[in-house]
Amino acid sequence: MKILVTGAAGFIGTNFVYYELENHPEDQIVALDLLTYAGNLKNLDGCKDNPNFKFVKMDIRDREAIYKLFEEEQFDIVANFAAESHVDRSIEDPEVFLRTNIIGTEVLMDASLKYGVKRYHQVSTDEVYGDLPLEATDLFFTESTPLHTSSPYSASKASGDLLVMAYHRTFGLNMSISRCSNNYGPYQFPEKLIPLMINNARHDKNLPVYGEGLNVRDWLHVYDHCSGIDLVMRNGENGEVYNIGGHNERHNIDVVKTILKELDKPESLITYVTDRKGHDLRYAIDPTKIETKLGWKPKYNFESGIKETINWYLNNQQWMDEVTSGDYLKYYEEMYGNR
Ligand code: NAD
Ligand code: TDX
Repeated sequence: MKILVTGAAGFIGTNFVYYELENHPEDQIVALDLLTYAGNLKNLDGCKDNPNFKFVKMDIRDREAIYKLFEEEQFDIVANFAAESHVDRSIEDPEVFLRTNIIGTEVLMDASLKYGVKRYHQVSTDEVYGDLPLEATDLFFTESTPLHTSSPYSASKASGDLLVMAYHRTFGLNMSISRCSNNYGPYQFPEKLIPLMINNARHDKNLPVYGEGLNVRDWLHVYDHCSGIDLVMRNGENGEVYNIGGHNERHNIDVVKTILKELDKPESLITYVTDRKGHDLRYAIDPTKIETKLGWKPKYNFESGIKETINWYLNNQQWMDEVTSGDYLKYYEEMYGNR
């Protein structure tokens, strides 16, 4: 089978390319990425000599280029990871989120229909469901929870999902959608909570916790997200949505304290800063459907997964130093300078 992975030089896309090459050595992977600030071609160095791997630099919004690629390659499966993915950036400048996460999705689906792709898979997020109350710990997102978004990012992802379902019903596109909770693991860009805090702690810089740090996220190791997507795109039913999550809810402040403890740094580095606008309170996934219908099971628990992840960043300091130079410094100053 030939599989197109878009957004392949980003955090989850990179991990997914490695997952596929290892677990399906019979398949060919075409890795596509525009290499925005979040994409890093060096992430894929480990597979660049694999004969079943090929990289293409391309914009998913570029209809002409995408059609030409689909005509040449005749993909069996398209897995769309490409997106603008950071909530804080979407609050500063929403438009690129709409262009990539909505129009880009449309272009990929048009190409999938035109060139006979057998399965289009959309990588989505639990943020499309909005948030849950902090205190109602018996409430979880299921696949039938109504879409109810808070940020321009989540609204753009929900719009993408709605379009995918519309293409299924109107044009008969063979599709699946997966909605996962917060991921952690290797290669995550340090604008996101966990790698940002690891990097700051390493440099004895303040750790900027939004509000009181009581918001809850449901953490899943990126490897387990990849195994879930792999199952859904290959075995999931046409037209269906599958939630992916491993029941690992943590208050942000507890995650930050865990990182400090692992790095043997003092809690005095924690600085409470102005809250995110529209900050979602709690995410929590009910993964019953993917577990019972597709037999998915996570391999990691948070305690060992976070330790392994912290060690990865410590062992890959050059990677971190490269992605935190240049534009990152400007971003950090703009986002946190006067917060
Ligand atoms: P990321 O920002 O690390 O990577 C996104 C990649 O997409 C980057 O490599 C970027 O260069 C590429 N890209 C952006 N615009 C593009 C365009 N127009 N054309 C081609 N490539 C483009 O994001 P991530 O965390 O790896 O997330 C991947 C997907 O998973 C996203 O769709 C995101 O919504 C979803 N998701 C993420 C999480 C999470 O916790 N990170 C959780 C659930 C779902
Ligand atoms: O500096 C920070 N301080 C802080 O307190 C950052 C960057 C975050 N936070 C808080 C905000 C959130 O409550 O930590 C929590 C996690 O923040 P992010 O890492 O920005 O993730 P989140 O907003 O939860 O969204 C993530 O999960 C769902 C991904 O970025 C999305 O792409 C995915 O869809």
